Amino acid sequence: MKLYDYPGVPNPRRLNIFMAEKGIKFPRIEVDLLKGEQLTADFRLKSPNCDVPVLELDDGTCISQTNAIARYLEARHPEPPLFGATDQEIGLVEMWNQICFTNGFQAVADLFRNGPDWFDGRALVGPHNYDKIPALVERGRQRIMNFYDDLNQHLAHRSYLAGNNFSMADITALVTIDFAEWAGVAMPDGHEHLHLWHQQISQRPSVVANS
Ligand SMILES: N[C@@H](CCC(=O)N[C@@H](CS)C(=O)NCC(=O)O)C(=O)O
Repeated sequence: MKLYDYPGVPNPRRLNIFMAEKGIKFPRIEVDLLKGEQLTADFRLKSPNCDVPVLELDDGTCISQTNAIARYLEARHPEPPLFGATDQEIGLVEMWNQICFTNGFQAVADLFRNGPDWFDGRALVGPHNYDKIPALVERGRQRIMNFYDDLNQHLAHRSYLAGNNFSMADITALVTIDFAEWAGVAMPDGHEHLHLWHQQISQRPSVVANS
């Protein structure tokens, strides 16, 4: 098997942390996003959404989309479970992973991709080109601040986002927060539960190895 990725960008980072938690390694092939290699005809055959990460199986089947790859790997390497161990945990991990991706990650992507500096004509990841909508920068910022408030409140009485164990939901939230900070919208002072959670999760060897 081989993994197509690009160092330092957030969705491959989510998968790399997930794989490090499970001790999984694959040979890597770098797809240079800055050169537009994700948009070539050859790469489209592997990744219909023109994005990374992509896992190519030994029979040539390609799985893209971080959660889809992670689900596949979880089925093959169940320990430690990162999508929940009980029925209830499985539901909660899915719930919080989706909330973090929708309310957090996509808000950062809106802010970052609709700003003045980059991504002219490429405001959305995918096979089609879309123009920027500058108003999404401010809306993205507001949504990120609300995301911080909501997580801080949720973490007031828990160590992890979903159930009693570290999960994919924590990975998505951590990567989202680091992405937001890199994009200029850091966690505000005073969100003590969120800061504590972030500090603890950031010390995990899987995160340190992918920072
Ligand atoms: N929904 C996809 C999103 C993947 C994604 O956005 N990947 C980015 C890197 S973080 C990418 O490949 N961008 C290509 C581009 O900007 O055209 C997933 O969960 O894996």
